[in-house]
Amino acid sequence: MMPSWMNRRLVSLLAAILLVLLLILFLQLSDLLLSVWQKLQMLPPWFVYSYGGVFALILAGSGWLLWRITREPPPPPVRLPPPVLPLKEEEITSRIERNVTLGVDVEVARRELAEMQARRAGGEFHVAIAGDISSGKSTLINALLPDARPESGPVGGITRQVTRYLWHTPAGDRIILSDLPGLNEVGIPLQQEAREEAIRAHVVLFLCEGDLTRPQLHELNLLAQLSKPLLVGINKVDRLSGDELAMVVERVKERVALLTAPMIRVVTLVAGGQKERLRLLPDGQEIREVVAQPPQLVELVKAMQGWIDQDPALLESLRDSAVFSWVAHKLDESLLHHRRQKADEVVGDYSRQAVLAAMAAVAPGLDVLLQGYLGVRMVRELCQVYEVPFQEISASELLKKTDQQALRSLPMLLAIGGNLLKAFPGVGTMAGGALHAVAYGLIFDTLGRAVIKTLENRGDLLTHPAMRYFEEELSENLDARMGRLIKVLLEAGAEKLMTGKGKG
Ligand SMILES: Nc1nc2c(ncn2[C@@H]2O[C@H](COP(=O)(O)OP(=O)(O)OP(=O)(O)O)[C@@H](O)[C@H]2O)c(=O)[nH]1
Ligand SMILES: [Mg+2]
Repeated sequence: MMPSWMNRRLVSLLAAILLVLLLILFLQLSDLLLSVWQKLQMLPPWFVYSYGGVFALILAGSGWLLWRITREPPPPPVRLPPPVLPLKEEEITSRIERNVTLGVDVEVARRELAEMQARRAGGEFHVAIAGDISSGKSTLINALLPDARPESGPVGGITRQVTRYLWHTPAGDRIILSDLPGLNEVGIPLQQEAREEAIRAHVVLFLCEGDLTRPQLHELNLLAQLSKPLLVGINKVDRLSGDELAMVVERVKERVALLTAPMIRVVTLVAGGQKERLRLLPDGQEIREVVAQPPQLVELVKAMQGWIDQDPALLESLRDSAVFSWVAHKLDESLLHHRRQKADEVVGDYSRQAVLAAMAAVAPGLDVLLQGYLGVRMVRELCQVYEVPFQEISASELLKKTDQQALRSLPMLLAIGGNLLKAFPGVGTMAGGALHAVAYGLIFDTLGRAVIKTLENRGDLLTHPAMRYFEEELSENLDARMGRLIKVLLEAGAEKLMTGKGKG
C-alpha cells in the first residue's frame, strides 16, 4: 500500500498541474478576447452590435442550461388514476325507487345522498383526519386553526365525535377538516362514525407515530379500499433522530406500497405538542422548562394542495363513487334485512300450519305435508320474497329429499320432543299425535331456514346446498324452536278441548 504522505504529494502535484493548466487556459482566452475586441473596433458599429447580441444570447443560453442541469429536480407529477368501476347516481336513484316499491327502508340512503348534495353545493374540499387515539389529530387542527381550539391532550380518547372545522389553505382553497374519534377507540359506533366520515371526504389523512402497527395497517387497508386520495402522515417526528426518522419513513413507505389505493403519499409532520428545554437564568442557574413545540406542516400542506390543484374534478368524482358504493351497500343491507323479516314470517306461518294440519289429520303423513300443498306453497312464497324464479321441478325434488332426510331424523326429534312436552302443563291429554305434530312443524321450520340460506347465499333454489343447510339447521337451537311450536299446539289444543273437539 502507498504511504499516506505519498498520496498527499500526488494530490498536491495534480492540483498544481491543474492550476497551471487553468492559468494557460485563462491567458489563451483573454488573448483571444482581446484580439477579437481589437478587430471589432475596426468594423462598422452595426456589425459590432449584432456580434455583441449573438454573444450575449449564447452566454444567457449557457447560463440557463447550467441552471436547469444543477437545480433540484421537480417532484414527479402526481398521477391520478381513474376511479374503479364507479357507480352512477342514476343507478343509485333507481335502486332507491325499487326498494321503496318493495317497502324497504331507504332513510339512511336518502340522508347520505342529501349530505353529498349539500357538500357539492358548499364547494369546499373535505379532509377527514383519521388515526389512532392520541396520534395528534386535534393538535393538527389546532396548528392549522389556532382559534378552533379542539380539545387535545396526553390522555387518549379525548375526541368522542366527528367535529368539522373550516380552514383556508395558503393558496385560498376552502377545506373542511373533520376531526375524528380515534380508530382504535373503544366502542363500535364511534369507529363506524369515523369510517363513514372518511367515506364522505375527498381526502383521508391517516396520522400515525412511527412505524405502522398491524391494526393500523388493517385500518389503512380498509381506507385504501375507498379508492380515494390517502395521505399517511407520520406525526411527532420531533421525537425522532435523523437516522430514526429515515428508517421509519422507509418502513412506512414499504408497508404502504402494498396497499391497493390508487393515490397514496407518505409525509412527515410535527403537529405541535410540547418539548422540554434548558434555560439559563441571569444568576447562572439552569432550569428545565416545558415549551410549545412549533408545528412543521409544510410537507403535509403541500401534498394536500398538490392533489387539490392537480385535478379537483377527479377528487369530486372519486368522493362520489365512494359515497355511491357505500349507499348501494346500505340499500343492499336494508333489502336483505327486509327480505329476511318477510321470509321468517312465511316460515313461522307455515310451521304453525304444519303443526295444526298434522293435529287435524286422522293419519298424518310427513310426505303428504311436505310434498303436498303446504310444502310447495312455502317454497314458492320464499322464492317470491327473494325474487328468485320458482321452479316446480327443483322444488319437488328438494321436498322429496327433505322428506327422506327428515324421516331418518324423526326418531331423534320425537325423543327430544317427548321430553320437552312433559315439561308443559296440560299436555298429557293430547300427547299422542302432538309429538308428531311438533316434529313435523320443526321439519317445516328447518326446511324454511335452509331455503332462506340457499336463496340468500346462492341466489337460486339449488337442491344440493339446500340439503346441506337442512342437515346443519336441523339440530340448531332445537329446544327453543320446539318450545315455540309446542306453544302453538297448546293454544290450538286448549281451544279444541274447551269446545269438546279435542283429539285427546
Ligand atoms: N411531541 C409532539 N407531541 C405531539 C404532536 N402532536 C400531538 N402531540 C401530543 O400528543 C397528544 C395527543 O394529541 P391529540 O391531538 O389530543 O391526539 P388525538 O389524535 O386528537 O387524540 P384523540 O382525540 O384522543 O383520539 C397530546 O399530548 C399532544 O400534545 C407532535 O407533533 N409532537
Ligand atoms: Mg382528538
